[in-house]
Amino acid sequence: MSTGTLITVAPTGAESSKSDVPNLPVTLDELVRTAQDCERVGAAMIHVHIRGDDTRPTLDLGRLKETVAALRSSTSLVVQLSTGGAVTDPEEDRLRVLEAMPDSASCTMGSVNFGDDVFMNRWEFVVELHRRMRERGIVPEYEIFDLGHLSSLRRLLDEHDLPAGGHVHVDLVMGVPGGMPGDVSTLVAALRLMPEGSTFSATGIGRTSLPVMLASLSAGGHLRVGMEDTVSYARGERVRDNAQLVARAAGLARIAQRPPMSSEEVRTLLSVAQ
Ligand code: KMH
Ligand code: ZN
Repeated sequence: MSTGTLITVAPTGAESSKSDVPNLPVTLDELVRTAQDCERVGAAMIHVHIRGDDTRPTLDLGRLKETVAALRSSTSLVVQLSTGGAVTDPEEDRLRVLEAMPDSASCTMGSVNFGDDVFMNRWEFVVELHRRMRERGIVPEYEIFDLGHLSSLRRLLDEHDLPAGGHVHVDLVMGVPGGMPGDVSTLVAALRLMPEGSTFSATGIGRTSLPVMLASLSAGGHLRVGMEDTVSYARGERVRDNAQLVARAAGLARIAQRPPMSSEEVRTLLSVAQ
């Protein structure tokens, strides 16, 4: 097994607005440039949310297809589309994302309070996402916002078989207000519930970014960073761009003697088609 670190960049998300965060990549050009910059400093996978001409989150299928094609032709990154979207997105639109045929897609394993909102993921919907990804050969990344989501993941795998490629990869999204905290003891608790043979990455929202990154590296996990998850680099200092966050993660991974993996290595690790 490789000892390297998978670094995923989540550059945009659905929560920050361009007016609040002017350096957020929202156009296709901005996204492609960000992806190239992040690949150069150590990212191997990109978790993508897109925006419309009005800079607001959209799940428009034509735009998603165009985005997948543009990222494939300009980078070697593993392209993961978000099926989480924004908290207001209907299930049909979230399922339709898979028709853009990314390498990978997120699959959130349950509902969670999400700040003042609720991020809804009914059991039947989760099963349908898993089923359609299997059918299309899209490799899921199971998003875990709370510890109970890991119990649901075990149930999903027991009742509905392994995902496309046969490997299970989990992403712990820690520190969402309403979800699990972003700290070491919670990460250790999550490890105990992880399906056998699975790999995991972790990201900490807001100020939990650094503690979660250090804990994940120490525990043998992989990393997700980006402006979807945090827009401050340090106390009182705004993030300059996504590459700044990826470069820091890559530096810490090297210090941990687990240097960034190439996208080719990550395709092998996650069983994504080369
Ligand atoms: N935007 C959040 C409501 C995902 O990408 O799959 C959900 C989210 C998870 O970001
Ligand atoms: Zn996301």
